[in-house]
Amino acid sequence: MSNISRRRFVKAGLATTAGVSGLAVAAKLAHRYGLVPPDSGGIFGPGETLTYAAHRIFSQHSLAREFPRNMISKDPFANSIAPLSDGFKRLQSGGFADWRLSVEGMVAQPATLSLSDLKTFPVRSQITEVVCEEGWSYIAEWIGTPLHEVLKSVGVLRQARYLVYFSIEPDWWDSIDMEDALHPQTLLVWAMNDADLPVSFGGPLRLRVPRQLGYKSVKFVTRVMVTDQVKGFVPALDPNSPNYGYSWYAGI
Ligand SMILES: Nc1nc2c(c(=O)[nH]1)N[C@H]1C(S)=C(S)[C@@H](COP(=O)(O)O)O[C@H]1N2
Ligand SMILES: [Mo]
Repeated sequence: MSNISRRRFVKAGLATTAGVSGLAVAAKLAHRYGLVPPDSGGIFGPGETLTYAAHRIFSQHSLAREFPRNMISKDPFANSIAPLSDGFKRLQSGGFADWRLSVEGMVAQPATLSLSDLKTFPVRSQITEVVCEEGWSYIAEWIGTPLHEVLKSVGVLRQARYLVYFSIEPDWWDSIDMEDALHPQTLLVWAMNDADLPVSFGGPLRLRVPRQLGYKSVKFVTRVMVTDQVKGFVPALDPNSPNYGYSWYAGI
């Protein structure tokens, strides 16, 4: 969205905020300006659309809060995960030397990267909070490769709009828009609090999306795919997904 259409959207939106039907009208405007999340169809649709559009207009480049080192949680909470497959355990017993991240879809040069390949990119470390929709949270230092560095190296095509990312765990995948995919704090994390990322926290590789709720930070990532449409890759709309019914856009 250009700055001009952004401004027009804001103006048009402000003009409607007074009305009772403001929410529906704002949702209509968001449609007109292409700021509609892919799960906008249900009864919460207008609200979902308004949240997403407002975040993208007013805080597109905002940073997730980063904390001082002394606020790192002493006892970070690892949410329970399904039992890991034999395939995973084999990779684990080899020290994850054979772990690969496939980078594919609408890119000029698809790539397959090992953890040591990933570590040749610039490294970013940040102290941010994981917030679960179930009400708990913790703060940790996350160290990894900014996703935008990897995407830059493979050359994202102009028509790209979304990134779909997959865990080695079946049914754990999710998608984000390119603004979050290219955001400086979106990291392919391989270390946490100065040690390799523990398996319980998604090691050897986890996509941290710190501007959104915990469920968007998928553990054990093996594949990222750039695409121009997310149809079929919206957990909110997929009964097989553990995040069925949760908002696609979970900005915090
Ligand atoms: N592959 C995978 N990723 C996952 C999950 C999972 O069960 N499997 N749980 C999600 C949920 S609901 C949350 S809140 C966070 C929990 O992160 P934590 O274990 O670091 O607390 O991971 C998310 N990523
Ligand atoms: Mo969660």
